Amino acid sequence: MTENSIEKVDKVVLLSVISDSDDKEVKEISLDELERLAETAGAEVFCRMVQNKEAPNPATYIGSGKAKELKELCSNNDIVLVIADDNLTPSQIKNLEDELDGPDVIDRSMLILDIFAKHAESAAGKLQVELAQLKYTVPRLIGKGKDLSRLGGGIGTRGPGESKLETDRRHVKRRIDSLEEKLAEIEKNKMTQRGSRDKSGIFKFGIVGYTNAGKSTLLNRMTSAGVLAEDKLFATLDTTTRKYTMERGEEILLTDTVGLIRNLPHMLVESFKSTLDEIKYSDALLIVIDVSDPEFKSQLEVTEQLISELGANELPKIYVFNKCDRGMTEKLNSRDKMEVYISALNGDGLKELESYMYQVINENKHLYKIVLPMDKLSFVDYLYKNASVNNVEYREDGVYIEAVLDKKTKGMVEEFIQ
Ligand SMILES: Nc1nc2c(ncn2[C@@H]2O[C@H](COP(=O)(O)OP(=O)(O)OP(=O)(O)O)[C@@H](O)[C@H]2O)c(=O)[nH]1
Ligand SMILES: [Mg+2]
Repeated sequence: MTENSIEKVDKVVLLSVISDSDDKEVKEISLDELERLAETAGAEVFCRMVQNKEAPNPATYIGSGKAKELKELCSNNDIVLVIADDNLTPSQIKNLEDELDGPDVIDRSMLILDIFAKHAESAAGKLQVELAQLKYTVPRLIGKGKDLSRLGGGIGTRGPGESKLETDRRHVKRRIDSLEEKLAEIEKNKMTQRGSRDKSGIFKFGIVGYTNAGKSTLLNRMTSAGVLAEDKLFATLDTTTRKYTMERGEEILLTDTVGLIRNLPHMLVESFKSTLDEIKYSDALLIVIDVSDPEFKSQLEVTEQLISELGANELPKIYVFNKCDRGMTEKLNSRDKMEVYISALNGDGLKELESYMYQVINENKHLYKIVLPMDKLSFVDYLYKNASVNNVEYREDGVYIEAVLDKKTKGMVEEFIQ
């Protein structure tokens, strides 16, 4: 390896204000997470600086004494970037940068978007990241009065793909409109696809959960989907749907989704709506939890909160406690929930998971009355094979059948259901 091939790593300082109304512990967890996010983005965390303060300073986030301290720390240690754990206003960023006189300042959301920009692969994913950046990051960069075309490449300024972040507000506005149009078009196509998939009636499980919980690993383990699974935050940004044939021969769909995290900026949720909506359009959810993470309970809370905000709370849920091979600390045992303890890595517990999945699918079966016209008699045989038929009467105007149908079978005979 030549010296030139070693990538320059940005040395960064993490910054957090703990105000009187904050839960100290939650802030600590959030900072730990910020450190992982920074590392995922390719930075080296030099240290953390925390200020206890009544409330964040509306102009500069930290107080002026602390800012002087930070300025010295940065200049003595070649720090190029300061990352605030809270989301900052454009003027807070600009003012703090003025105080520090050197290092750039970004916030948690800009960092997350930076990682998203790096990881987005599909056309839709890239459009969604660009849209979120134009709405969130760009106003914060413009606030600094810098020429964006000369930025780029560094953490917090990375744009998706080839597209350039534009400085001109009118250009930004136009680009936002055009991206929204393109995304609406993609969404329309998706709706059509969903429509035909619904007709096929194949039961669909959405795999959801906190980032790095093991969602992609689970999909890969079950279907050999070959989705990238990495010990990184936000390895997955695009949804992947694969068919899976269960042990008893039943076909279902499994969809891997983008990971969730606390304090997801609203803008980002909005821009990623079409991806996140996949969760809502599932028939049931597999909520994957990394039980080896000491913070798994709070991660589960955040996940459930977001599921609720995405309008998917009513769906049947199976709680999949993953990474049990690392040794479990405790079981939740909350009875009313379907819980299963697995290792997506070595396959432990997958049989049990599958039996829960059967249970969910079966709970979705209902009794229907069907009237088949005489020229559709072939469906009688189909129903005997694919449903549990309770009663059949051949009458003059057709065959009257009562049968318990799952979603797929129901889809096949939809037009004859009374
Ligand atoms: N020990 C252990 N590691 C696992 C298990 N499942 C996943 N991992 C590891 O956890 C890391 C994250 O796994 P992913 O499958 O990428 O997680 P994800 O939920 O898809 O993450 P994002 O796409 O980033 O939201 C990888 O390094 C996996 O190898 C498991 O059951 N046991
Ligand atoms: Mg993933």
